[in-house]
Amino acid sequence: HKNLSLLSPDQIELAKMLVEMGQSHLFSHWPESGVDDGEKKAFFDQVARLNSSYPGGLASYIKTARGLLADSKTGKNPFDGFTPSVPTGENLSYGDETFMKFEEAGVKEAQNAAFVLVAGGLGERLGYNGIKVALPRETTTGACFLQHYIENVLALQEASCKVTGGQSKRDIPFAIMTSDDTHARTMQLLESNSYFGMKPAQIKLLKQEKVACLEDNDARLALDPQNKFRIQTKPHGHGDVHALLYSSGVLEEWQRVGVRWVLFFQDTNGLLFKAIPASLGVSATKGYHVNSLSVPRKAKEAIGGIAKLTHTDGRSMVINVEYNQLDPLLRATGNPDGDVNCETGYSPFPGNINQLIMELGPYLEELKKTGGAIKEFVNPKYKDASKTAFKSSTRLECMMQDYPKTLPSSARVGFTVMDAWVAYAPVKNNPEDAAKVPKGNPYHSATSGEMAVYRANSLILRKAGVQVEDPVKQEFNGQEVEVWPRVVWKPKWGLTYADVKKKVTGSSSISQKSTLALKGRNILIENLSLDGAVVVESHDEAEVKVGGSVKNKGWAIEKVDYKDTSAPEELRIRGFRFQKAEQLEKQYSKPGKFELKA
Ligand code: UGB
Repeated sequence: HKNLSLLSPDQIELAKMLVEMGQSHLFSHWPESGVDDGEKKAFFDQVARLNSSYPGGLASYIKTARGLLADSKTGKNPFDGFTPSVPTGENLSYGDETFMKFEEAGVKEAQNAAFVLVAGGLGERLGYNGIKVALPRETTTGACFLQHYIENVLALQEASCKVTGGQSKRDIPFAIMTSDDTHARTMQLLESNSYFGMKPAQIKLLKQEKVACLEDNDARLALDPQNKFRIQTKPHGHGDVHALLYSSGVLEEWQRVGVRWVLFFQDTNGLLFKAIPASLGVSATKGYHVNSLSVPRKAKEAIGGIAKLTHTDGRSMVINVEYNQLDPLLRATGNPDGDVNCETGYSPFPGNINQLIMELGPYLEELKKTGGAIKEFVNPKYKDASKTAFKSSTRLECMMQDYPKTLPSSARVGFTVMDAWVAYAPVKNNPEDAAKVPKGNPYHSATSGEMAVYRANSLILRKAGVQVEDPVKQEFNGQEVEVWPRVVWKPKWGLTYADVKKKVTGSSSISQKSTLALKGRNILIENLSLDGAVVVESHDEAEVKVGGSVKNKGWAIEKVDYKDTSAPEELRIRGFRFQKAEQLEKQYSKPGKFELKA
């Protein structure tokens, strides 16, 4: 009361709400009016922000928190009454007839797509100091993840426009969810690189807000230890993307301009776009409201498992069960061994890679009901077994793949399984943790993420008829990986398998020590015998035939120890760099027909 005169009517309402919700400790320590008044106003600015950025406001946040904290204290199982079983989905095998049919359908449909990249996370497991989308996807060309994603969206846009005879010339919208941790650096990366060729208006950055921390089981909000006039906040998780897309009006705008599919993806998966056209084709052909892309998963691997959960009351849903929950859930429902590999060598539950495709109409209808609120969870670290006090403050969290949890059983929720070698190679683990990953399980490190790109491209070329030499095994930062020839191409060169096949003719071969970088749209590989390095860059209207026998010293791989602080961080975390001894490098900067014959 002593500070009421400071507050606007809106702020007084917020103060009343806080008192009613048992939060008077937030200002009980405030000095008399006249002292720290600026800080007090700033406190209410923060409360207003926390209130408006959460569906249902702070009161709803506190209420939900009390319920979830009570459940956590009593040890209530969130899957009570549910039995998991292996769901059926669409299994795709890269490059076969069915795959190519879906790929073609997907390219056609891409003109009706919008992309959403969730990039608000700092990637604590990786421990990299920059933002993850700025990391090179591979260091042969050095193109970063964001550049690679944008160039893929642009290539899809162009291909889709072409196959539909140019009927639709709509630019594919691209939204990026950022957070206070990543927003400014993402903006700067885009601006300093001319948006990697995309129109600035095509890109929309949506910043997620953090949520209030909770200090006890009564969901009393925690004051910031650094500033007693602020509430402590922490990230709420990638599930925020739904509420943000809805509350910003972006989804309605997309619907107005005819968008039909919204594709969500994560910050560091250098393979994903090889799987995008086909999985979009699956969504369009099967009419899935939600299609979740997944890969075969090793039992206990640290990615969620897609499961069908059937409740004793008859309800059922196909949903991701996080890796730490799947094993106990199986054990509690008649599978004493928990999550184990079956005869295929993989867990029968496919792995969630958080690549979701939603049909916009039903998605927006659902969000109109929920405001984008996603089923949350809380994960307090208790001081002791009495579960009365926390070691440090906690908060509610949510995950984007939990969206289907509020859908009725009748919703068409499906999933598509794709070979991991062509769909999933995230960069999540730091070298030390990656080296500890059980043998046979993927490292998910910067080392494996880059090597996976070379492996996938080499295997795709093999499929297309090129003789690609077998890889060698090498260890970097304590991780043994297959080293394939370093084959990379721009998305506009090989967006789909059909594109690659068209551009590779005759009889070509590539040795293991080779590097092949194709930075142009119409580069044709014809009877090339490569044992060394070739880098070709070409104008969009140029057609370059590359053939003959190329033999040079090429680019050798040199180890970089992750503890060697004299090397740049992005090289240290992958454990190698290229020594560019000798290469055949050509640029064709004018339209026309050219031949590069060694
Ligand atoms: N992210 C945000 O944008 N905001 C946030 O507040 C947090 C994250 P992580 P996680 O692919 O292997 C997910 O940290 O959450 C972005 C799935 O839940 O990389 O541990 C962040 O920038 C899991 O089922 O992953 O696990 C990044 O782009 C499994 O699929 C994305 O969200 C796992 O990913 C994911 O954040 C996986």
